[in-house]
Amino acid sequence: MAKLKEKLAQKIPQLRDEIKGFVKEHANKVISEVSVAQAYGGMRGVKALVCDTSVVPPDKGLIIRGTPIGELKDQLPEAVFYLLVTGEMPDNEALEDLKMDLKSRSKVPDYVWKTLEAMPKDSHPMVMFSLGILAMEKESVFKKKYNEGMKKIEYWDSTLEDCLNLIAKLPTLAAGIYRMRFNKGPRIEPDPNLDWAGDYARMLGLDDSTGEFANLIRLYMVLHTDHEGGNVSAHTCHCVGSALSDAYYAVSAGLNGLAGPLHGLANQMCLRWAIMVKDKFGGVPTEDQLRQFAWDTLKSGQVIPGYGHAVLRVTDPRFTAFHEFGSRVCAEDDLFQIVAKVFKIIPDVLREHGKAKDPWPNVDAASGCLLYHFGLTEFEYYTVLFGVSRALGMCSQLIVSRALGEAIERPKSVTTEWMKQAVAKG
Ligand code: CMX
Repeated sequence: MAKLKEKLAQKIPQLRDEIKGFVKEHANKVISEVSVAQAYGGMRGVKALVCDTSVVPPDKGLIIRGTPIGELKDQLPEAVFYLLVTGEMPDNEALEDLKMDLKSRSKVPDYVWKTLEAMPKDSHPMVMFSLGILAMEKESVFKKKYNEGMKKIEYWDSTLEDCLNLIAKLPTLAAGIYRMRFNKGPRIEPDPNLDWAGDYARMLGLDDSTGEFANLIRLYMVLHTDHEGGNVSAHTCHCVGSALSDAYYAVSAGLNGLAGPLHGLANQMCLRWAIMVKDKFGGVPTEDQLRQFAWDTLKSGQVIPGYGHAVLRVTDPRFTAFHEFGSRVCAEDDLFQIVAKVFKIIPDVLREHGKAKDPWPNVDAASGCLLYHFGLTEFEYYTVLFGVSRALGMCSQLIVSRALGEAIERPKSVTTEWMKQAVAKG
C-alpha cells in the first residue's frame, strides 16, 4: 500500500489544481441538455457526472484509463485496481506491495460471521454480502478521522484506508457466505501466499485440479471491476459517498443496486434461462428450437437476460473474453454450447422484435455457464462474484472523488405539472 499511497500523494495535488482551474475557467460552458423523454427515461445519455476511472464508448465497450478491457484480461485484479485509482499500471514492486498489503488486512471480524449466522437460512447471498459489509462500518477510519476534525484535503487518505481494508476482506467474506449459505462445510481461511482472486477461488472450496477455475475467477474479477460512472451500482455508490458516508455505507448501497435483475442479477437470470432451454430440449437445441424459445420468452413479456445494454451498441468485449475462455476450457460443455448458440440466434431475434436498441450480448451472457461448468451451480450466488469485483471500481471512484473534494449530489427534481408548463411555454 505504501507504494499506492505514495503514488496518489504525488499525483493528487496536481490533479486537484488542474480540475479546479478547469472548472473555474469553463464554469458556464454547457455540455448537455435534458429532454422530457430523458427525464422520464432514466436520464439516459445525460452528461452530468464525471468519472475518470473508465469510459464505455457505445461502439467499443469498456476502456479502463485508456486501455481496452480486452488488453487487461490477463492481468491480476490487484493491478487493475491500481490502474483504476492512479491511471498507471503498477510496476512489479508496487504490485507485490499492494498484494501483500491486501493480504495483511484480509481477516473478517468475528462479529460479522455472527451477524450472518443469525440471518434466515434462505436469505439471498447478495443481502448477506451487502449486510456483511455494512456490519463492518464501525471499522471506518474515515468516520473516525472525520469525527476528529480531519481536513478536506485529507479525505482521500482515510478513504483509501477504508477501501483497502474492505477490498482485502471481500474474498474471505464472499467465500464464507457461499459456504455458509449453501451448506458447504466450515469456512476456509485465507492463504497469505495466494493472490486476491486466486485465494477467493480456493476459499470457495470447489475442486480445481487444473487451476482453470482460479483462472476463471481472476478473469471474472478483472472483467467486472468498473463500467464508468452512470450505471446503477457506480452511481449509487457515488451518490451515497457524496454525503461523506464512508466506503462501507457507499459500497453496500451500490451493491444493493447491483442486486437488481436489470443490472447484476441478470447473470443469475441468464443461466436460469439457459438451463430452462437445456431441460426443455433435453440438451443443446437446434437453432429453430432456440429461436422459437426466444420468441416465447419475448411474447410472454420477459426480456432475454444477458442481451441489450443501456450504453453499448456492439458485442460487449467482456462477453468476448468469457467466450474465448469457454472455447478454450469447456467447448464441449452443453450449457456453453447453448450460450454459444444463443449468441448466434438472439441478435437477429431481438432486431426483428424491434424494441431493444442493442441486440448484442452483455457481460452477463456467458459468465454463468462457465461458473456452472466448474461446479459453482448455485446461481443465486453469481451476483456476489460480480459484486466482489465491482467493489474495486466503486472504491476507485470513491477515492478519486474524495481526492477531488467533489460536492454532495443534489440534482433538481421537478413535478409533472412543472414539465407541462415548461413544454407549454415552448
Ligand atoms: N430482451 C427483450 N427486450 C429488451 C431487451 C432484451 N434483452 N433489452 C431491451 N429490451 C427492451 C426494453 O425492455 C425496452 O422495452 P420497453 O420500451 O417496453 O420498456 C426497449 O427494449 C428499449 O430498451 P433499451 O433502450 O434498448 O434498453 P434500456 O437502456 O432501457 O435497458 C437493459 C438496458 C440492460 C436494462 C436491457 O437491455 C435489459 O433489460 N436487458 C436484459 C437484462 C440484462 O441483461 N441486464 C444486464 C445488463 C448488464 C449489467 O448491468 O449487468
